Amino acid sequence: MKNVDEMGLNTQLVHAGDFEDAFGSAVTPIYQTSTFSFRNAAHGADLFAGREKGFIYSRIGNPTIGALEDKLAVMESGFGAIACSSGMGAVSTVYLALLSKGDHIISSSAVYGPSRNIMENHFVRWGVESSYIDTSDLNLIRESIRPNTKVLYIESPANPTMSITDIKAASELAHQHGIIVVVDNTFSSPILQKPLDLGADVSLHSLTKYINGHADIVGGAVIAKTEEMYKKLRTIMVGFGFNMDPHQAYLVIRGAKTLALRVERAQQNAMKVAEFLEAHPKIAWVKYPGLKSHPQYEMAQQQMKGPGSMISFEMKGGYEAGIELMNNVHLVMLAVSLGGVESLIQHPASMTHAGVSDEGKKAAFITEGLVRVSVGIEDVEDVINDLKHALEQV
Ligand code: LCS
Repeated sequence: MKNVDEMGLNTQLVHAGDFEDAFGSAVTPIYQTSTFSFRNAAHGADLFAGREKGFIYSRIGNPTIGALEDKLAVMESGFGAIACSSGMGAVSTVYLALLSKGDHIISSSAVYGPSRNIMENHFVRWGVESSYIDTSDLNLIRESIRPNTKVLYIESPANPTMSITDIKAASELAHQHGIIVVVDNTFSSPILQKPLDLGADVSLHSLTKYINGHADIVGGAVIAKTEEMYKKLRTIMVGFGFNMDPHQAYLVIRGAKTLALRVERAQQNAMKVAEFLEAHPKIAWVKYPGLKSHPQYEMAQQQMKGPGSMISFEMKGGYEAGIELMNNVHLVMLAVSLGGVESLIQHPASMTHAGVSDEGKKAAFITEGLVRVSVGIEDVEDVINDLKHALEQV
């Protein structure tokens, strides 16, 4: 088996993590087993003591899941990856591993709703403090640092406002204060952005999105830059039982092989959809990192290899217009989630971010008429025609 660590990203997507089995299988098989037999008592003892490498129990590790983890670690230039049952399992692993009673986390105000909800509703019960700020403003990060700040949590581009944080500059600032930097890289995927190369300590994903890309599983992963960080995170995933299932891992491995092709095609489509939306009279503004009108257009050009395929825009008619638009799309599916081959549309104020307080929504720039589109790989004319028709009905 070739070492693909130094090869191109497309080669890594297809081959990284592969291992040879007794039958010469072309793809990593599904090792659908909960437990693994030991040759004898000494073998079992050696595995538990870490003197020998191997598998013990599938919550702790499994060959199919391990193959996915190895692929993700190579793709994001990390020491190791930890696959989780969901993106929220990955977020929870990070929070639980890095925050203790009395600690403080600074986070992007426009993070995925539940990433904020679990902090403000649950971690607060265990004495963890949190601040939600516009992390695209370095001065705001600097002003928010407290003596007990342990983690800077960045989502870039953020869900759903598409605001972009300078990961390199933010990491340098955080590291001057001994703060660990975590980036939720879900919206970019490793094709467009590698947070660990930009200075972050931990990168995480909802694999449900681009990396799997086919809307058929829910999954997550955390990628650590160092061995020490990897061990810290893995202990939490194993202990709390946030593990992935082998069948899930098999599907993500299959999806990941075409990640670069899908991202490339989807962002070509997204550019055309964004231009169409920006010219439409019923739309107040469009936020897409590929448009010059995006407030951090230059930053996106430097930090990301491409603008991706997530677009947010504001309906002039506010909340009602947002709802009407949702009720009139046909090809573009009215559904949450993102990053799949199919185009999806949703209205954050009534859907993904409905649980965030009015104040929180205001501070995070989640307006009443905000609409989020995840552009898929269909023929772009069909996607635009569907949106055009739906907008006519508003
Ligand atoms: N991080 C980001 C940026 C996300 O968008 C999501 C899910 C998660 C983490 C959590 O991942 P999950 O547990 O769902 O795999 N985002 C969703 C969204 O925008 N609509 O539906 C789910």
